[in-house]
Amino acid sequence: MTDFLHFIDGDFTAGTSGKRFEKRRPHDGSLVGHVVEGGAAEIDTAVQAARAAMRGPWARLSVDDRADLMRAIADGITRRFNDFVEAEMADTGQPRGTMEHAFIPRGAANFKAFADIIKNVSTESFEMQTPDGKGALNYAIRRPKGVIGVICPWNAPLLLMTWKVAPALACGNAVIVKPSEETPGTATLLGEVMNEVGVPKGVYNVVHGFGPDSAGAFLTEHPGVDAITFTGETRTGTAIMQSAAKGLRDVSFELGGKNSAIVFADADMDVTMEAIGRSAFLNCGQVCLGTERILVERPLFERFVAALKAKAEALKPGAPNDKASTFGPLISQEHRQKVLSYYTKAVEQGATVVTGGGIPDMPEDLAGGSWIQPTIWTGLADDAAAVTEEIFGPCCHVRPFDSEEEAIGIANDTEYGLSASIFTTNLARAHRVAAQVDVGITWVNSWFLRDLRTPFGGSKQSGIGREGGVHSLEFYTELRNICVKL
Ligand code: NAD
Ligand code: 6OD
Repeated sequence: MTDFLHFIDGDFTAGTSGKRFEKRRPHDGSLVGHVVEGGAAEIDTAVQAARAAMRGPWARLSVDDRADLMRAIADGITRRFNDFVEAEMADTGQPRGTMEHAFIPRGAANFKAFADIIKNVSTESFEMQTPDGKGALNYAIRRPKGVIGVICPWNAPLLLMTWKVAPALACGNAVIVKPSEETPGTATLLGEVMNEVGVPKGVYNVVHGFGPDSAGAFLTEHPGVDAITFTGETRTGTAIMQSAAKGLRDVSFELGGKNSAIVFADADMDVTMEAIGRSAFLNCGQVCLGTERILVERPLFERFVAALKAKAEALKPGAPNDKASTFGPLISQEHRQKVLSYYTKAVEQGATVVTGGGIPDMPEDLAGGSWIQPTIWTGLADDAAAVTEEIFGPCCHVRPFDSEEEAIGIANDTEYGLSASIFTTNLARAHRVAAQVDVGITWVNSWFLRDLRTPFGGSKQSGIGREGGVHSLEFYTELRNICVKL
């Protein structure tokens, strides 16, 4: 049994709230341990620790030394690789392979990438003329923003948390992380790594708890927090933005999506099915970039649906440590209720269920898990709930289209704008369509292929701002101009 404590000012602490809650394994419902719940007092202590760190040795580290420390953190994650894999498997129930090959290595990669980026991105300078003929020189320098509140979701906990913590620290800030209440493990473990590699006290803090009236809300409302970076639901982003308005704190939001894939009849079927099989079902469909709307050019429609059905039916649900398992559970019983409500609504609204649609039969030892069947629908109207609302489960609607313009129109007919993928062997068409889909990131003949130097974020209701490469530096630093009269 593991108990999850806050990590504040370099120490693990239960805090003073006296409150704690249970963390259960999604794959069988067994108890992982208890998580302490932070309130206003714990958040205030963490903010004071972070502010003190910003006045201490951390503030005087050179960029080179900070970059070295980022690499040491990455190495620390790699050294404790199996601990991170185990912690994330306990929290999310996803197969070991997903952790080992994708989510945990990316935690280390985030620190390595920003160690390089912080050393290699320059600032601007301008020479100007002055009436006395001597001129002036302008140049910009970057300074950390201060204390950053980092509010995280549960679907890829280490990847998404370090995607924000790594650039924030590389830029010289201090952070207070509020992990999702569903996934306390890896953020807590990272506290141990921070101490092992000598990150100064107060630079990395973790306070556990929920959102409203708990650690999340107290963190975003605290006047000692200089900026807030958040990944989660669009509705939560709206609440956080209201808190951030007090004191005019900057926000960076990565929010929900209702992402489409556009498959043209000339697409390479092997490439397409491999990518869409992952984008619809990886992580039990709980990936913000996942595909829930698939548009297929009519001549390919029947063949595509049959191939995706075969992909879905080949998935093997099982415990994270079972080598045969390729498909994990949803994060919680509560989330399963939400996803199942869409399964019911889709049928009520006229869907043809190609495969799935319910709860799979699982062996007795897994029966307490939040299992659900991967599900494919056809035949829904464009305004059906399962076609317009983010479900965040292993399900998708497949719809035929007849022209490029029609496909672009359908793909853009959503309040979201996070990602899209296009499958075609016609390069000119790929460029043309990609430029017209109103999203933050479009993949051509792939999905979730990430270069950490590129801009990442969403349009419309899918986010505010961009992170990645220089864009992260824009958010996590203040750019100051210095004008020198010569
Ligand atoms: P969520 O919004 O319910 O919770 C996210 C975090 O916010 C949690 O830590 C939660 O405790 C906290 N929170 C909730 N209410 C709060 C409040 N009022 N004030 C402060 N904090 C609060 O999201 P989730 O269910 O954990 O994650 C799934 C959602 O995240 C999906 O909508 C998914 O699309 C989105 N997501 C987006 C991206 C992206 O990059 N765009 C990535 C991953 C997940
Ligand atoms: O790859 C990333 O940087 C990123 N933010 C991925 C988001 C995945 C959403 O579930």
